[in-house]
Amino acid sequence: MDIVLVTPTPPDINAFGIRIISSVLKKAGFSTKIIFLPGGIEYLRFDSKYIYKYSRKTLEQISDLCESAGIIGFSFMSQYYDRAVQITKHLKECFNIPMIWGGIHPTYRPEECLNFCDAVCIGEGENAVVKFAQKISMGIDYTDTENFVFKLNNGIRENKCGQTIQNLDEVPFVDYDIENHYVYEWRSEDIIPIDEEVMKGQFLKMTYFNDKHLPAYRTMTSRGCPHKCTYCASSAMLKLRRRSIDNVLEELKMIMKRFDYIEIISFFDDTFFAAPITYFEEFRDKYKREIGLPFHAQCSPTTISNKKMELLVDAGLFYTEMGIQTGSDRIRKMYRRVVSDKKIIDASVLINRYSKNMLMPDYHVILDNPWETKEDVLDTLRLLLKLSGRYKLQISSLTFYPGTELNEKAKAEGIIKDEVNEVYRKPFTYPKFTYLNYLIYLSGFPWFPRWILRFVSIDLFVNIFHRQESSVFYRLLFNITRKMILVRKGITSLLKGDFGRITNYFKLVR
Ligand code: B12
Repeated sequence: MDIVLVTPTPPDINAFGIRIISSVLKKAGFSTKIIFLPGGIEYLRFDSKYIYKYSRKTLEQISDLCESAGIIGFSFMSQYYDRAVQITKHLKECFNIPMIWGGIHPTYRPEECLNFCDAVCIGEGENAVVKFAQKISMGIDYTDTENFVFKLNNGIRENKCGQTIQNLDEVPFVDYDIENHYVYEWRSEDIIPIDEEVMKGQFLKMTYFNDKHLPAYRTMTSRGCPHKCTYCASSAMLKLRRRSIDNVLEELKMIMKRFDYIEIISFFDDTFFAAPITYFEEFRDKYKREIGLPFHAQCSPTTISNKKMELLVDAGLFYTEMGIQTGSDRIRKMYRRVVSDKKIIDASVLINRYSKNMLMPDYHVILDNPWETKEDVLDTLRLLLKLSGRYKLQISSLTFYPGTELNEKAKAEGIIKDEVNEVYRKPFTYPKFTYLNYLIYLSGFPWFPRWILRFVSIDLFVNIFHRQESSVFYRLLFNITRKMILVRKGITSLLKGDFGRITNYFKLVR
Protein backbone atom coordinates (compact mmCIF):
# COMPACT_ATOMS: atom_id res chain seq x y z
CA MET A 1 0.00 0.00 0.00
CA ASP A 2 1.28 3.46 -0.95
CA ILE A 3 1.28 6.13 1.71
CA VAL A 4 1.57 9.70 0.47
CA LEU A 5 2.96 12.25 2.92
CA VAL A 6 2.45 15.93 2.30
CA THR A 7 4.11 18.77 4.17
CA PRO A 8 4.09 22.54 3.77
CA THR A 9 7.48 23.72 5.03
CA PRO A 10 9.59 26.85 5.41
CA PRO A 11 11.92 27.42 2.45
CA ASP A 12 14.17 24.45 3.06
CA ILE A 13 12.82 20.93 2.93
CA ASN A 14 14.68 19.27 5.77
CA ALA A 15 11.31 18.61 7.48
CA PHE A 16 12.57 16.08 10.02
CA GLY A 17 9.13 14.95 11.23
CA ILE A 18 7.71 13.79 7.92
CA ARG A 19 11.00 12.26 6.76
CA ILE A 20 11.17 10.17 9.93
CA ILE A 21 7.55 9.09 9.51
CA SER A 22 8.44 8.03 5.97
CA SER A 23 11.47 6.07 7.19
CA VAL A 24 9.56 4.11 9.84
CA LEU A 25 6.83 3.27 7.35
CA LYS A 26 9.37 2.04 4.81
CA LYS A 27 11.08 -0.01 7.49
CA ALA A 28 7.72 -1.62 8.23
CA GLY A 29 7.36 -2.58 4.56
CA PHE A 30 5.15 0.21 3.18
CA SER A 31 6.04 2.30 0.19
CA THR A 32 5.89 6.06 0.64
CA LYS A 33 5.87 9.20 -1.44
CA ILE A 34 6.65 12.62 0.04
CA ILE A 35 5.39 15.89 -1.39
CA PHE A 36 7.25 18.91 0.02
CA LEU A 37 5.52 22.25 -0.32
CA PRO A 38 8.15 24.83 0.58
CA GLY A 39 7.21 28.46 0.95
CA GLY A 40 7.55 30.22 4.25
CA ILE A 41 7.07 33.67 5.57
CA GLU A 42 9.45 35.06 2.95
CA TYR A 43 6.44 35.53 0.71
CA LEU A 44 4.83 37.86 3.19
CA ARG A 45 4.41 41.50 2.52
CA PHE A 46 4.37 43.85 5.53
CA ASP A 47 1.25 43.36 7.68
CA SER A 48 -0.52 41.13 5.18
CA LYS A 49 -2.28 38.07 6.54
CA TYR A 50 -0.57 34.75 6.08
CA ILE A 51 -3.06 33.17 3.73
CA TYR A 52 -1.51 31.29 0.90
CA LYS A 53 -3.64 29.64 -1.73
CA TYR A 54 -2.47 26.93 -4.11
CA SER A 55 -3.64 27.12 -7.71
CA ARG A 56 -6.04 24.59 -9.21
CA LYS A 57 -3.14 23.24 -11.28
CA THR A 58 -1.04 22.56 -8.16
CA LEU A 59 -3.94 20.91 -6.37
CA GLU A 60 -4.54 18.64 -9.35
CA GLN A 61 -0.89 17.69 -9.53
CA ILE A 62 -1.01 16.78 -5.84
CA SER A 63 -4.10 14.64 -6.33
CA ASP A 64 -2.51 12.95 -9.38
CA LEU A 65 0.38 11.90 -7.15
CA CYS A 66 -2.09 10.47 -4.64
CA GLU A 67 -3.83 8.17 -7.17
CA SER A 68 -2.25 5.00 -5.76
CA ALA A 69 -2.45 6.06 -2.10
CA GLY A 70 -4.09 3.98 0.61
CA ILE A 71 -3.48 6.68 3.23
CA ILE A 72 -2.57 10.34 2.94
CA GLY A 73 -0.66 11.93 5.80
CA PHE A 74 -0.06 15.60 6.52
CA SER A 75 2.42 17.32 8.80
CA PHE A 76 2.43 21.02 9.60
CA MET A 77 2.90 23.94 12.01
CA SER A 78 0.12 26.40 12.83
CA GLN A 79 1.30 28.88 10.19
CA TYR A 80 0.46 26.34 7.50
CA TYR A 81 -3.03 25.51 8.73
CA ASP A 82 -4.79 27.17 5.77
CA ARG A 83 -2.67 25.26 3.30
CA ALA A 84 -3.37 21.91 4.97
CA VAL A 85 -7.10 22.67 4.96
CA GLN A 86 -7.12 23.70 1.31
CA ILE A 87 -5.24 20.64 0.09
CA THR A 88 -7.15 18.19 2.27
CA LYS A 89 -10.49 19.59 1.09
CA HIS A 90 -9.40 19.07 -2.49
CA LEU A 91 -8.15 15.54 -1.84
CA LYS A 92 -11.38 14.67 -0.03
CA GLU A 93 -13.26 15.54 -3.22
CA CYS A 94 -11.06 13.10 -5.15
CA PHE A 95 -10.57 10.13 -2.84
CA ASN A 96 -12.31 8.20 -0.14
CA ILE A 97 -9.28 7.04 1.85
CA PRO A 98 -8.10 7.92 5.38
CA MET A 99 -6.43 11.30 5.61
CA ILE A 100 -4.39 11.70 8.76
CA TRP A 101 -2.81 14.83 10.18
CA GLY A 102 0.17 14.96 12.53
CA GLY A 103 2.81 17.39 13.76
CA ILE A 104 2.81 20.22 16.23
CA HIS A 105 -0.41 21.95 15.18
CA PRO A 106 -2.69 18.90 14.99
CA THR A 107 -1.17 17.70 18.28
CA TYR A 108 -2.58 20.71 20.09
CA ARG A 109 -5.78 21.26 18.10
CA PRO A 110 -7.04 17.77 17.25
CA GLU A 111 -10.75 18.56 17.43
CA GLU A 112 -10.47 21.55 15.12
CA CYS A 113 -8.39 19.47 12.68
CA LEU A 114 -10.96 16.66 12.66
CA ASN A 115 -13.31 19.04 10.86
CA PHE A 116 -11.14 18.40 7.81
CA CYS A 117 -9.25 15.12 8.24
CA ASP A 118 -10.21 11.64 9.47
CA ALA A 119 -7.65 11.11 12.19
CA VAL A 120 -5.09 13.14 14.12
CA CYS A 121 -1.84 11.75 15.50
CA ILE A 122 -0.91 13.32 18.83
CA GLY A 123 2.76 13.71 19.73
CA GLU A 124 5.49 11.38 18.51
CA GLY A 125 4.19 9.37 15.60
CA GLU A 126 6.80 6.70 14.88
CA ASN A 127 5.08 3.74 16.54
CA ALA A 128 1.54 4.98 16.11
CA VAL A 129 1.66 5.54 12.35
CA VAL A 130 3.03 2.05 11.67
CA LYS A 131 0.28 0.42 13.75
CA PHE A 132 -2.31 2.58 12.03
CA ALA A 133 -1.07 1.68 8.54
CA GLN A 134 -0.85 -2.03 9.41
CA LYS A 135 -4.46 -2.05 10.61
CA ILE A 136 -5.65 -0.26 7.48
CA SER A 137 -3.80 -2.66 5.21
CA MET A 138 -5.23 -5.65 7.10
CA GLY A 139 -8.69 -4.13 6.86
CA ILE A 140 -9.27 -4.29 10.63
CA ASP A 141 -10.61 -1.67 13.04
CA TYR A 142 -8.02 1.06 13.44
CA THR A 143 -9.92 3.41 15.72
CA ASP A 144 -8.23 1.99 18.82
CA THR A 145 -4.70 2.96 17.66
CA GLU A 146 -2.68 4.63 20.41
CA ASN A 147 -1.86 8.35 19.97
CA PHE A 148 -4.71 8.80 17.49
CA VAL A 149 -7.89 10.84 17.81
CA PHE A 150 -10.89 10.12 15.57
CA LYS A 151 -14.21 11.70 14.82
CA LEU A 152 -16.76 8.89 14.94
CA ASN A 153 -20.53 8.97 14.51
CA ASN A 154 -20.97 9.00 18.27
CA GLY A 155 -18.40 11.73 18.91
CA ILE A 156 -14.67 12.12 19.33
CA ARG A 157 -12.57 9.10 20.28
CA GLU A 158 -9.25 9.99 21.83
CA ASN A 159 -6.96 7.04 22.49
CA LYS A 160 -4.27 7.18 25.12
CA CYS A 161 -0.73 8.06 24.06
CA GLY A 162 1.95 5.39 24.10
CA GLN A 163 5.30 5.96 25.80
CA THR A 164 7.53 8.52 24.15
CA ILE A 165 10.66 7.03 22.61
CA GLN A 166 13.30 6.66 25.30
CA ASN A 167 16.26 5.68 23.14
CA LEU A 168 16.41 8.06 20.19
CA ASP A 169 19.12 5.95 18.57
CA GLU A 170 16.37 3.45 17.74
CA VAL A 171 14.67 5.98 15.45
CA PRO A 172 15.67 5.41 11.82
CA PHE A 173 17.43 8.25 10.04
CA VAL A 174 15.44 10.79 8.05
CA ASP A 175 14.39 9.53 4.61
CA TYR A 176 16.63 11.11 1.97
CA ASP A 177 16.14 8.44 -0.68
CA ILE A 178 14.88 11.10 -3.14
CA GLU A 179 13.12 8.54 -5.28
CA ASN A 180 9.41 9.25 -4.93
CA HIS A 181 10.05 12.64 -3.39
CA TYR A 182 8.41 15.66 -4.99
CA VAL A 183 8.69 19.38 -4.45
CA TYR A 184 6.53 22.40 -5.19
CA GLU A 185 8.25 24.87 -7.47
CA TRP A 186 6.42 28.07 -6.64
CA ARG A 187 7.35 30.12 -9.70
CA SER A 188 5.85 27.63 -12.14
CA GLU A 189 3.40 26.32 -9.49
CA ASP A 190 4.40 22.81 -10.58
CA ILE A 191 5.07 19.81 -8.39
CA ILE A 192 8.27 18.32 -9.75
CA PRO A 193 10.09 15.08 -8.95
CA ILE A 194 13.24 15.58 -6.91
CA ASP A 195 16.35 14.42 -8.72
CA GLU A 196 19.98 15.01 -7.81
CA GLU A 197 20.02 18.43 -9.45
CA VAL A 198 16.77 19.60 -7.85
CA MET A 199 17.93 18.32 -4.46
CA LYS A 200 21.08 20.40 -4.68
CA GLY A 201 18.98 23.56 -4.86
CA GLN A 202 16.76 22.53 -1.95
CA PHE A 203 19.29 22.58 0.85
CA LEU A 204 19.26 25.64 3.02
CA LYS A 205 21.87 28.17 1.93
CA MET A 206 23.68 29.47 4.98
CA THR A 207 26.17 32.29 5.14
CA TYR A 208 29.65 31.24 6.01
CA PHE A 209 32.72 33.44 6.35
CA ASN A 210 33.32 35.91 3.50
CA ASP A 211 29.57 36.12 2.99
CA LYS A 212 29.47 32.97 0.91
CA HIS A 213 26.14 31.14 0.89
CA LEU A 214 26.77 27.45 1.17
CA PRO A 215 24.48 24.39 1.22
CA ALA A 216 23.69 23.38 4.78
CA TYR A 217 22.23 20.18 6.18
CA ARG A 218 19.99 20.53 9.20
CA THR A 219 19.53 17.91 11.84
CA MET A 220 18.67 17.48 15.53
CA THR A 221 20.69 15.66 18.17
CA SER A 222 17.96 15.77 20.80
CA ARG A 223 14.25 16.12 21.40
CA GLY A 224 12.84 18.43 24.02
CA CYS A 225 14.23 21.42 25.81
CA PRO A 226 15.54 22.14 29.32
CA HIS A 227 13.62 25.43 29.35
CA LYS A 228 9.90 25.53 29.86
CA CYS A 229 9.08 28.89 28.29
CA THR A 230 5.43 29.82 28.41
CA TYR A 231 5.35 31.04 24.79
CA CYS A 232 6.90 27.90 23.28
CA ALA A 233 4.87 24.98 22.03
CA SER A 234 7.65 22.44 22.29
CA SER A 235 8.21 22.86 26.03
CA ALA A 236 4.81 21.63 27.05
CA MET A 237 5.15 18.29 25.35
CA LEU A 238 8.70 17.10 25.28
CA LYS A 239 11.01 15.67 27.89
CA LEU A 240 14.65 16.28 26.96
CA ARG A 241 16.30 13.23 25.39
CA ARG A 242 19.56 13.02 23.50
CA ARG A 243 20.88 10.82 20.70
CA SER A 244 24.31 9.28 21.15
CA ILE A 245 27.11 11.13 19.40
CA ASP A 246 27.94 8.06 17.34
CA ASN A 247 24.37 7.90 16.09
CA VAL A 248 24.42 11.59 15.08
CA LEU A 249 27.75 11.22 13.32
CA GLU A 250 26.59 8.12 11.50
CA GLU A 251 23.69 10.14 10.07
CA LEU A 252 25.99 12.98 9.04
CA LYS A 253 28.40 10.58 7.34
CA MET A 254 25.54 8.97 5.47
CA ILE A 255 24.34 12.40 4.31
CA MET A 256 27.82 13.64 3.36
CA LYS A 257 28.41 10.53 1.29
CA ARG A 258 25.05 10.93 -0.40
CA PHE A 259 25.33 14.71 -0.96
CA ASP A 260 29.02 15.45 -1.16
CA TYR A 261 28.43 19.16 -1.78
CA ILE A 262 27.11 19.82 1.76
CA GLU A 263 29.43 22.35 3.35
CA ILE A 264 27.73 23.29 6.61
CA ILE A 265 25.89 21.43 9.34
CA SER A 266 23.14 23.13 11.29
CA PHE A 267 22.06 21.57 14.58
CA PHE A 268 18.52 22.65 15.06
CA ASP A 269 17.97 21.35 18.57
CA ASP A 270 15.81 23.58 20.74
CA THR A 271 18.87 24.21 22.90
CA PHE A 272 21.96 22.40 21.65
CA PHE A 273 24.05 23.86 24.47
CA ALA A 274 21.93 22.11 27.10
CA ALA A 275 24.13 19.01 26.92
CA PRO A 276 26.78 18.53 29.64
CA ILE A 277 30.46 19.32 29.09
CA THR A 278 31.37 15.62 28.92
CA TYR A 279 29.05 15.27 25.90
CA PHE A 280 30.79 18.15 24.15
CA GLU A 281 34.24 16.75 24.94
CA GLU A 282 33.36 13.53 23.18
CA PHE A 283 31.55 15.51 20.45
CA ARG A 284 34.57 17.74 19.80
CA ASP A 285 36.97 14.85 19.38
CA LYS A 286 34.75 12.73 17.18
CA TYR A 287 33.12 15.51 15.14
CA LYS A 288 36.46 17.08 14.28
CA ARG A 289 37.88 13.77 13.22
CA GLU A 290 34.91 12.25 11.40
CA ILE A 291 32.96 15.24 10.01
CA GLY A 292 35.05 18.39 10.22
CA LEU A 293 32.49 20.74 8.66
CA PRO A 294 31.70 24.15 10.16
CA PHE A 295 28.45 24.05 12.10
CA HIS A 296 25.75 26.23 13.63
CA ALA A 297 23.89 25.59 16.90
CA GLN A 298 21.65 27.51 19.28
CA CYS A 299 22.55 28.45 22.85
CA SER A 300 20.78 30.16 25.74
CA PRO A 301 22.13 32.47 28.47
CA THR A 302 21.77 29.76 31.12
CA THR A 303 23.33 26.90 29.14
CA ILE A 304 26.34 28.62 27.62
CA SER A 305 29.73 28.47 29.36
CA ASN A 306 33.28 29.26 28.42
CA LYS A 307 34.29 25.60 28.46
CA LYS A 308 31.43 24.65 26.13
CA MET A 309 32.27 27.51 23.77
CA GLU A 310 35.92 26.53 23.76
CA LEU A 311 35.11 22.91 22.89
CA LEU A 312 32.47 23.75 20.31
CA VAL A 313 34.45 26.46 18.55
CA ASP A 314 37.35 24.03 18.39
CA ALA A 315 34.97 21.48 16.88
CA GLY A 316 33.84 23.96 14.18
CA LEU A 317 31.07 26.11 15.66
CA PHE A 318 31.00 29.19 13.43
CA TYR A 319 27.66 30.76 14.27
CA THR A 320 25.28 30.75 17.20
CA GLU A 321 21.92 32.23 18.10
CA MET A 322 20.71 33.03 21.58
CA GLY A 323 17.25 33.77 22.95
CA ILE A 324 17.20 36.97 24.99
CA GLN A 325 13.49 37.64 24.49
CA THR A 326 13.13 40.54 26.93
CA GLY A 327 15.08 42.82 29.24
CA SER A 328 12.26 43.11 31.73
CA ASP A 329 12.46 41.01 34.90
CA ARG A 330 8.69 41.04 35.22
CA ILE A 331 8.18 39.72 31.68
CA ARG A 332 10.95 37.15 32.11
CA LYS A 333 8.96 35.75 35.02
CA MET A 334 5.89 35.64 32.81
CA TYR A 335 7.90 33.75 30.15
CA ARG A 336 9.38 31.50 32.86
CA ARG A 337 12.86 32.43 31.71
CA VAL A 338 14.52 32.96 35.03
CA VAL A 339 17.73 34.73 34.17
CA SER A 340 19.23 38.06 35.16
CA ASP A 341 20.42 40.89 32.93
CA LYS A 342 23.91 40.14 34.17
CA LYS A 343 23.77 36.53 33.02
CA ILE A 344 22.61 37.66 29.55
CA ILE A 345 25.34 40.28 29.32
CA ASP A 346 27.94 37.73 30.49
CA ALA A 347 26.72 35.34 27.77
CA SER A 348 27.25 38.05 25.15
CA VAL A 349 30.75 38.66 26.54
CA LEU A 350 31.48 34.94 26.14
CA ILE A 351 30.19 34.82 22.58
CA ASN A 352 32.12 37.95 21.73
CA ARG A 353 35.29 36.36 23.10
CA TYR A 354 35.18 33.93 20.17
CA SER A 355 34.19 36.51 17.55
CA LYS A 356 37.44 36.08 15.63
CA ASN A 357 36.49 32.52 14.74
CA MET A 358 32.77 33.07 14.33
CA LEU A 359 30.15 34.95 12.40
CA MET A 360 28.26 37.67 14.20
CA PRO A 361 25.65 36.03 16.47
CA ASP A 362 21.91 36.51 16.20
CA TYR A 363 19.97 37.33 19.35
CA HIS A 364 16.24 36.73 19.52
CA VAL A 365 13.80 39.16 21.08
CA ILE A 366 10.04 39.08 21.43
CA LEU A 367 8.04 42.28 21.04
CA ASP A 368 4.36 43.23 21.19
CA ASN A 369 3.56 41.47 24.46
CA PRO A 370 0.15 42.91 25.38
CA TRP A 371 1.01 42.74 29.11
CA GLU A 372 4.18 44.78 28.63
CA THR A 373 4.36 48.40 29.72
CA LYS A 374 6.47 51.07 28.06
CA GLU A 375 9.06 50.54 30.85
CA ASP A 376 9.30 46.82 30.06
CA VAL A 377 10.04 47.54 26.40
CA LEU A 378 12.56 50.19 27.40
CA ASP A 379 14.25 47.61 29.64
CA THR A 380 14.67 45.40 26.58
CA LEU A 381 16.21 48.20 24.54
CA ARG A 382 18.53 49.21 27.37
CA LEU A 383 19.67 45.63 27.88
CA LEU A 384 20.41 45.26 24.17
CA LEU A 385 22.51 48.39 24.32
CA LYS A 386 24.59 46.90 27.16
CA LEU A 387 25.49 43.69 25.31
CA SER A 388 29.06 43.03 24.41
CA GLY A 389 30.25 42.89 20.81
CA ARG A 390 28.46 43.12 17.52
CA TYR A 391 25.23 41.20 16.97
CA LYS A 392 22.16 41.02 14.80
CA LEU A 393 18.61 40.68 16.05
CA GLN A 394 15.84 38.31 15.10
CA ILE A 395 12.66 40.00 16.18
CA SER A 396 9.34 38.20 16.63
CA SER A 397 5.98 39.63 17.44
CA LEU A 398 4.65 37.56 20.34
CA THR A 399 2.40 34.84 18.88
CA PHE A 400 0.19 32.75 21.13
CA TYR A 401 0.84 29.30 19.71
CA PRO A 402 -1.67 26.58 20.57
CA GLY A 403 -0.71 24.48 23.55
CA THR A 404 1.28 27.22 25.26
CA GLU A 405 0.50 28.70 28.66
CA LEU A 406 0.35 32.17 27.16
CA ASN A 407 -2.25 31.02 24.64
CA GLU A 408 -4.48 29.94 27.55
CA LYS A 409 -3.88 33.20 29.38
CA ALA A 410 -4.57 35.34 26.31
CA LYS A 411 -7.80 33.48 25.64
CA ALA A 412 -8.95 33.68 29.24
CA GLU A 413 -8.40 37.44 29.22
CA GLY A 414 -10.12 37.95 25.88
CA ILE A 415 -6.89 39.03 24.15
CA ILE A 416 -7.40 36.35 21.51
CA LYS A 417 -10.91 36.11 20.21
CA ASP A 418 -10.35 34.53 16.83
CA GLU A 419 -7.47 32.07 17.00
CA VAL A 420 -7.31 31.34 13.26
CA ASN A 421 -6.88 34.98 12.30
CA GLU A 422 -4.96 36.22 15.30
CA VAL A 423 -2.59 33.30 15.80
CA TYR A 424 -2.29 30.96 12.81
CA ARG A 425 -2.31 33.79 10.28
CA LYS A 426 -0.26 36.23 12.25
CA PRO A 427 2.75 37.67 10.38
CA PHE A 428 4.98 37.13 13.40
CA THR A 429 8.15 38.66 11.99
CA TYR A 430 6.65 42.13 11.76
CA PRO A 431 6.31 43.89 15.09
CA LYS A 432 4.00 46.83 15.66
CA PHE A 433 5.17 50.08 14.12
CA THR A 434 5.98 52.02 17.28
CA TYR A 435 8.80 54.30 18.42
CA LEU A 436 10.39 51.80 20.82
CA ASN A 437 10.03 48.87 18.45
CA TYR A 438 11.76 50.92 15.78
CA LEU A 439 14.67 51.69 18.13
CA ILE A 440 14.95 48.00 19.03
CA TYR A 441 14.92 47.16 15.32
CA LEU A 442 17.75 49.67 14.74
CA SER A 443 19.76 48.19 17.61
CA GLY A 444 19.96 44.98 15.53
CA PHE A 445 22.22 46.75 13.04
CA PRO A 446 25.72 46.64 14.50
CA TRP A 447 26.84 49.60 12.40
CA PHE A 448 24.15 51.87 13.81
CA PRO A 449 25.77 54.16 16.42
CA ARG A 450 24.82 53.04 19.94
CA TRP A 451 25.17 56.59 21.29
CA ILE A 452 22.31 57.76 19.08
CA LEU A 453 20.10 54.95 20.37
CA ARG A 454 21.06 55.75 23.99
CA PHE A 455 20.26 59.38 23.40
CA VAL A 456 16.88 58.85 21.74
CA SER A 457 15.82 56.35 24.41
CA ILE A 458 15.90 58.87 27.25
CA ASP A 459 12.55 59.23 29.02
CA LEU A 460 11.82 62.63 27.51
CA PHE A 461 11.81 61.32 23.91
CA VAL A 462 10.10 58.08 24.79
CA ASN A 463 7.29 59.95 26.55
CA ILE A 464 6.82 62.25 23.60
CA PHE A 465 7.10 59.77 20.73
CA HIS A 466 6.08 56.34 22.00
CA ARG A 467 2.51 55.06 21.62
CA GLN A 468 1.37 51.51 22.33
CA GLU A 469 -0.29 51.15 18.94
CA SER A 470 1.19 51.18 15.43
CA SER A 471 1.37 54.47 13.62
CA VAL A 472 1.59 55.29 9.93
CA PHE A 473 4.75 57.29 10.50
CA TYR A 474 6.75 54.44 12.05
CA ARG A 475 5.36 52.04 9.51
CA LEU A 476 6.85 54.26 6.84
CA LEU A 477 10.16 54.46 8.70
CA PHE A 478 10.30 50.66 9.07
CA ASN A 479 9.55 50.25 5.37
CA ILE A 480 12.11 52.78 4.23
CA THR A 481 14.77 51.30 6.51
CA ARG A 482 14.08 47.77 5.28
CA LYS A 483 14.37 48.89 1.67
CA MET A 484 17.62 50.75 2.42
CA ILE A 485 19.07 47.67 4.11
CA LEU A 486 18.14 45.54 1.11
CA VAL A 487 19.78 47.96 -1.29
CA ARG A 488 22.87 48.06 0.94
CA LYS A 489 23.04 44.26 0.99
CA GLY A 490 22.55 44.17 -2.78
CA ILE A 491 25.37 46.64 -3.40
CA THR A 492 27.71 44.79 -1.00
CA SER A 493 26.96 41.51 -2.78
CA LEU A 494 27.53 43.09 -6.18
CA LEU A 495 30.85 44.53 -5.07
CA LYS A 496 31.89 41.10 -3.81
CA GLY A 497 30.67 39.45 -6.99
CA ASP A 498 28.20 37.33 -4.96
CA PHE A 499 25.43 37.18 -7.57
CA GLY A 500 24.01 34.03 -5.97
CA ARG A 501 22.77 36.07 -3.03
CA ILE A 502 20.90 38.44 -5.34
CA THR A 503 19.32 35.70 -7.43
CA ASN A 504 18.35 33.87 -4.21
CA TYR A 505 16.56 36.99 -3.05
CA PHE A 506 14.60 37.32 -6.28
CA LYS A 507 13.80 33.63 -6.17
CA LEU A 508 12.12 34.13 -2.80
CA VAL A 509 10.29 37.40 -3.36
CA ARG A 510 7.70 37.62 -6.02
C1 B12 B 1 13.31 22.38 13.43
C2 B12 B 1 12.30 23.45 13.68
C3 B12 B 1 12.13 24.39 12.70
C4 B12 B 1 12.88 24.37 11.39
C5 B12 B 1 12.26 23.47 10.35
C6 B12 B 1 10.81 23.10 10.52
C7 B12 B 1 10.29 22.22 9.41
N1 B12 B 1 9.04 21.90 9.43
O1 B12 B 1 10.98 21.80 8.54
C8 B12 B 1 12.87 25.86 10.98
C9 B12 B 1 14.11 26.52 11.50
C10 B12 B 1 12.80 26.16 9.51
C11 B12 B 1 11.68 26.34 11.77
C12 B12 B 1 11.07 27.52 11.48
C13 B12 B 1 9.99 28.01 12.20
N2 B12 B 1 9.44 27.48 13.29
CO1 B12 B 1 10.06 25.87 14.08
N3 B12 B 1 10.70 24.48 15.07
C14 B12 B 1 11.55 23.51 14.89
C15 B12 B 1 11.70 22.63 16.13
C16 B12 B 1 12.90 23.11 16.93
C17 B12 B 1 11.81 21.14 15.86
C18 B12 B 1 10.73 20.53 14.98
C19 B12 B 1 11.12 19.15 14.60
O2 B12 B 1 11.50 18.91 13.48
N4 B12 B 1 11.12 18.23 15.56
C20 B12 B 1 11.55 16.87 15.37
C21 B12 B 1 10.48 16.06 14.69
C22 B12 B 1 10.89 14.62 14.62
O3 B12 B 1 9.32 16.21 15.46
P1 B12 B 1 7.93 16.66 14.85
O4 B12 B 1 8.09 17.53 13.68
O5 B12 B 1 7.06 17.11 15.94
O6 B12 B 1 7.35 15.28 14.26
C23 B12 B 1 6.93 14.21 15.11
C24 B12 B 1 5.45 14.27 15.51
O7 B12 B 1 4.92 15.56 15.51
C25 B12 B 1 4.77 13.35 14.56
N5 B12 B 1 4.38 13.82 13.25
C26 B12 B 1 4.79 14.89 12.57
N6 B12 B 1 4.21 14.94 11.38
C27 B12 B 1 3.42 13.89 11.25
C28 B12 B 1 2.59 13.47 10.22
C29 B12 B 1 1.84 12.31 10.37
C30 B12 B 1 0.98 11.87 9.24
C31 B12 B 1 1.93 11.58 11.58
C32 B12 B 1 1.11 10.35 11.74
C33 B12 B 1 2.75 12.00 12.62
C34 B12 B 1 3.50 13.15 12.45
O8 B12 B 1 5.73 12.35 14.39
C35 B12 B 1 7.03 12.93 14.29
C36 B12 B 1 8.05 11.96 14.84
O9 B12 B 1 7.80 11.69 16.19
C37 B12 B 1 10.35 22.93 16.85
C38 B12 B 1 10.37 22.79 18.35
C39 B12 B 1 10.16 21.35 18.73
N7 B12 B 1 11.02 20.82 19.52
O10 B12 B 1 9.21 20.71 18.27
C40 B12 B 1 10.03 24.33 16.39
C41 B12 B 1 8.56 24.71 16.14
C42 B12 B 1 7.92 23.58 15.37
N8 B12 B 1 8.67 25.87 15.28
C43 B12 B 1 7.78 26.71 15.54
C44 B12 B 1 7.64 27.93 14.84
C45 B12 B 1 6.57 28.87 15.34
C46 B12 B 1 8.44 28.22 13.75
C47 B12 B 1 8.27 29.45 12.89
C48 B12 B 1 6.89 29.47 12.25
C49 B12 B 1 8.50 30.74 13.65
C50 B12 B 1 9.69 30.89 14.46
N9 B12 B 1 9.73 32.01 15.08
O11 B12 B 1 10.54 30.06 14.56
C51 B12 B 1 9.36 29.29 11.81
C52 B12 B 1 8.82 29.24 10.39
C53 B12 B 1 9.59 30.17 9.55
C54 B12 B 1 9.07 30.22 8.18
N10 B12 B 1 10.00 30.55 7.30
O12 B12 B 1 7.93 30.01 7.88
C55 B12 B 1 6.87 26.30 16.65
C56 B12 B 1 5.54 25.80 16.07
C57 B12 B 1 4.36 26.18 16.90
C58 B12 B 1 3.13 25.89 16.14
N11 B12 B 1 2.06 25.61 16.84
O13 B12 B 1 3.09 25.94 14.95
C59 B12 B 1 7.71 25.25 17.36
C60 B12 B 1 6.96 24.10 18.06
C61 B12 B 1 8.62 25.95 18.39
C62 B12 B 1 7.85 26.91 19.22
N12 B12 B 1 8.30 28.14 19.28
O14 B12 B 1 6.86 26.65 19.83
N13 B12 B 1 11.37 25.53 12.77
